[in-house]
Amino acid sequence: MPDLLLIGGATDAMLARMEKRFTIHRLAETDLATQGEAITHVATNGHDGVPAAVMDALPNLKMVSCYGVGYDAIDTDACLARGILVSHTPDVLNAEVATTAVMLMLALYRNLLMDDAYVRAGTWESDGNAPLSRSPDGRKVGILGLGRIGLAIAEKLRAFDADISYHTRSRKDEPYRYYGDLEEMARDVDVLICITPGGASTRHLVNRAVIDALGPEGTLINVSRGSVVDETALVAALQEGRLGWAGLDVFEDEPRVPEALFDMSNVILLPHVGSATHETRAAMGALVVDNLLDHLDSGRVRTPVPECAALNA
Ligand code: NAP
Ligand code: 8YV
Repeated sequence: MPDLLLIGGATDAMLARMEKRFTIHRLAETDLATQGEAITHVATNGHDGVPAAVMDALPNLKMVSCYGVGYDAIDTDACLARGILVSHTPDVLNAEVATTAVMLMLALYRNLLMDDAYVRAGTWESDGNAPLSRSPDGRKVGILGLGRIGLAIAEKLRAFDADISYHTRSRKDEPYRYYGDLEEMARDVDVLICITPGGASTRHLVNRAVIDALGPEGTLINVSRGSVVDETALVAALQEGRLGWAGLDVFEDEPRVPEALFDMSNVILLPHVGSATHETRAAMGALVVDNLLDHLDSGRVRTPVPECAALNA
């Protein structure tokens, strides 16, 4: 059986299918110096990727299957140069991540966490009704990145009568207002939702100028990658009252989160759980294995990353 290197975890369902077709080596238990040559496939995830030292130790690597749609932790240029196919898990998580973005927006507008704390602390009984919150209905929402997930967010926000705009590098054939300039869009909206890929090309797209344009009445939601937002500028803006609210699922140096955010009641912090439900993770895991098995059977994969489309033809 071919040899597969497993970086990070895998569910029992994934392991059961993979074990039928591969000899599995777990990274922490594998001496790559002696076993690296045999390995032809890697299963990894969007956080761990494939470290350069691991790539170098696998001279016969043919395919990398990533658990996650974001693959910024994988050096696709290095893979392409060696003819290594990379697959990821697009689409199966669109609805879940969109729900996470909408959930953060609703929770911030309706003071969900503060109201829950109000009841638990007994304040309702001692002080009476909680302060009023703000309605999330009919808000102007700007989506940074109108791809698979961005479109799912826009669709879900229809239920809240949102006025949707978006910023991407190229205009899309979609019924939403396009802004070629992110700062201009930030100035015009109540809520800015980030859902681009990570990596060098989107690093700190949301900088101090964009945050200031969103302003003290504005809400920033980030479900993309921590690198998309200048976190130092974000923390400073929240501390100085230049930004109103923030809902963050991702951070620049996960799992480390700036402690300055911990005491802020206008901020909701999630541990990168945008897609983390049993149902969606099962679908992602199944696609990771489908890609591996397809590659064994045909030399092609079901969902290549765009950079590898030609290699998969
Ligand atoms: P996608 O379909 O490839 O969409 C990406 C969108 O971003 C496109 O509309 C693209 O349009 C835009 N974009 C790319 N670079 C840009 C730039 N420099 N400036 C402005 N817009 C840019 O990707 P997806 O499937 O929606 O996933 C998006 C990302 O979400 C993933 O890569 C991942 O990082 C993140 N994600 C996070 C979680 C989580 O758990 N929080 C879960 C899943 C995914 P143009 O090419 O026209 O610019
Ligand atoms: C996962 C994600 O948390 O798909 C992505 O890009 O960020 C999430 O779905 C992650 O990739 C799992 O490793």
